[in-house]
Amino acid sequence: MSIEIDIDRLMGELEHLATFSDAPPPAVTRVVFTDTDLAARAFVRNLCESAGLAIRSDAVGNTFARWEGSEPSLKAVATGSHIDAIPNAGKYDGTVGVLGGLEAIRALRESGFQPRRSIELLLFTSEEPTRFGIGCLGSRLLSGNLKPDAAERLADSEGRSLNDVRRHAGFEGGLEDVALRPSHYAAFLELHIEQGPILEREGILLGVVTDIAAPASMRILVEGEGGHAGGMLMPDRHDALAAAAEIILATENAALQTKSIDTVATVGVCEVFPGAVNSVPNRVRLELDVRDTNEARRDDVLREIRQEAVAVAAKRGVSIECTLRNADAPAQCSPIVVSALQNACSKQACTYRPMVSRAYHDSLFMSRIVPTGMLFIPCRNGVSHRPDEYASVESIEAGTRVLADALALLTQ
Ligand code: HGY
Ligand code: MN
Ligand code: MN
Repeated sequence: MSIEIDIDRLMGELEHLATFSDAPPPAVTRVVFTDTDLAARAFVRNLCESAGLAIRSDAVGNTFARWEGSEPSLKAVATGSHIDAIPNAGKYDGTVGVLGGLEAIRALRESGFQPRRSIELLLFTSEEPTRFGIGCLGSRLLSGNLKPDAAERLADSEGRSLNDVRRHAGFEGGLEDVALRPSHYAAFLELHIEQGPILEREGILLGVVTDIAAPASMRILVEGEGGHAGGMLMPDRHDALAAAAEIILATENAALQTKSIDTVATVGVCEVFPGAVNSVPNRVRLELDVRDTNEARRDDVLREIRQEAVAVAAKRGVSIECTLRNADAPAQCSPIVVSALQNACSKQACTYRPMVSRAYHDSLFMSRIVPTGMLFIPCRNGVSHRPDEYASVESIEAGTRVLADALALLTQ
């Protein structure tokens, strides 16, 4: 079966999707349930309807576009990703998996292929942690990893609850109805940019993911004693930001100390109060991101960071409060799906290599309930979560074609 990807159509749609942004181009900012996100969702829904797919959304806004198979009683195969984007990001993270998934389905339909199993395209809600502080909100609820009552306690930085925001966005119903039964699907596949440098460095076109690293995030609140930047003498100070600075360096050092390239730690948010140049900071909010392919080693790093923070607090006479936001197990991809993707790469004459995903994805949680696999395409200079994120037309075409081939393999 020859699979013809209409790459001009797909690239045009990716470019148009990127215009739904709260940042000037080439940056993309598209935070979940903002008007921009809802407009982008409407654009994707229209494309799915034009492709003849049946669409539904659940109570948290996960959206399912279905191509009924010839044997609808068989479990469907799903593919998809997310379209929300962190502030000042790029245009390919997640969107390649949603629009590439749609294009794979269209290409199969236009080739005359008729799947026995239905194929569903998924658009997951809030893969990014930007608004509600936890990533993969939609796939966590789908997989049962996040319980409805815990989700109902989530609120954004302006105090708006997830329930209020989702209902205002038009997603009604109870969160208790979101979770899918385990093995609801026969398989799940996600096409995604690598968000790292390996494929490009090795000159390999595609990556077949075998494992997804274990993510964790932690909040550290530092409370010191504020005061006048001129009048407060240095020996009398308990400067929350100076203490936070030591904690930030301790975070970096804790990751480096494992001597493993697979351990990473980042302090991505540092909010200073009161934030005036002539006022000694009295409070700092730090948000930390710690990951590793080895869960135990990641947990050791989290422990080390906590211990260092306690020591800094004692030394500087400030108080700290550490709150673990999430600490998830890594994921192994399904050998069945990995093999289907590898076969598809070979059939489509695309070079590929097995690899680990250091970024997390909705696949991390879908793998808890269904055989899951991921297909990576290269990022220029390994860059992602930046406006200069870039994936080539050739790799997007190849990734979409291989995805289509793997979907055909798994649904015939
Ligand atoms: O942070 C991540 O790994 C993903 O891009 N949200
Ligand atoms: Mn991302
Ligand atoms: Mn992503």
